[in-house]
Amino acid sequence: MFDITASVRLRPSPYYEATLAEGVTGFQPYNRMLLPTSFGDPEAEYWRLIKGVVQWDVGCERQVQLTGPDAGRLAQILSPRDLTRCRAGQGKYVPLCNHAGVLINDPVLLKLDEDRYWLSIADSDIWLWAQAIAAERRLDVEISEPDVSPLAVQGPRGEDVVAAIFGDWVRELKYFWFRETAIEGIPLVVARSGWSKQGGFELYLMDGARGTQLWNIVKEAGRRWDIGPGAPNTCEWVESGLLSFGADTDDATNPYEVRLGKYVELQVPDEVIGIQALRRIHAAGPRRHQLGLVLHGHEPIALRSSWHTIRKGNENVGSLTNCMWSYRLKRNIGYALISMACNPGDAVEVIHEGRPLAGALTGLPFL
Ligand code: THG
Repeated sequence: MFDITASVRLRPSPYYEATLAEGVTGFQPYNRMLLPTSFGDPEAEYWRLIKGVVQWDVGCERQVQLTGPDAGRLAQILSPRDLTRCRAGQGKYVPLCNHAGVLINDPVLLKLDEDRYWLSIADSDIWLWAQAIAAERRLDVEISEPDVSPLAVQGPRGEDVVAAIFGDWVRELKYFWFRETAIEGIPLVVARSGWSKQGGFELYLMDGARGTQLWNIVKEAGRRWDIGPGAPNTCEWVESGLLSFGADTDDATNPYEVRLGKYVELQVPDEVIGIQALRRIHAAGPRRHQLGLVLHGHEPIALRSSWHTIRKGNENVGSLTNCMWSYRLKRNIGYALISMACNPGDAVEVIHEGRPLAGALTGLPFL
């Protein structure tokens, strides 16, 4: 047995103490922080997300803040999605690519003001990247990691809980839009967003000393709807077709391969990083695409590790990048990052510990 403890290299979030008090049973590292993975009953957490409401410590979704006269220009240089029509108070899902058009993160961008943006990042070091790009391009912009830590309230009853705390105005928020506000003197941003397709909000806490207080405000308000603790739910996000950057992508994955082509706008200025490469990839057509894969059989199979080889006939055609038992479909489902020569309906085999498991390709999302 061994311990792994919170430290400067594996930072606790402001909700860490609250999650310990709730009986958290596992963590994962994410942006050098501890991301809770479960509170002991994954199936109950899943059904609560599908039918009710859950609260998640997603403080590891760090904000990279861009401030100053060139903040907007830098945001656009970093992302091949056209941001010209993005308004203050609006968020957008934006792929970030390197110069070769390889996906290096897929944050939610929040435009707080004309000269202030947050990139709410997935698990890679965008703070360093943004600093280097800003310096090399001689931009007048400051890049920082502010004291901002999201708490997600997800599920069909999430809106009722957040409205009970902040008022009915939250019901009018459109997807990814947000507003700065406060509750009991705690400064925060309320956004309609979150890493599930079950609806809900994220509360971006702007004072890390008050994590437990915010956690408990949500817990109290949610009691009427039987809120419970949870974590980004692998079964739900796989059913829903969300992308987990770094898990479902490798160091050569471009946005077109993983269904993010609709967020790439080829007419953005030439100074946008990766846009030349993305124009070439788009013209030539990507070599891989992301499909669903359903294994035959009606019992849960725990696949060990990830990125299992997929074979069609005698050929290796791609990889199964995740695989989960779906509580709603009652099948083992996952994502295939696979040759363009493969299509939904094709019969394939997944090689697991040297043995083939039979399955079939499908479209995404599953549900
Ligand atoms: N919330 C916040 N920060 C985050 C995440 C989040 N940072 C890390 C990670 N999640 C970023 N990745 C995603 C991936 C998908 C979505 C949001 C963040 C998402 N996608 C919807 C979809 O694909 O259907 C909607 C996209 C759209 O329609 O524009 O929501 O969750 N704060």
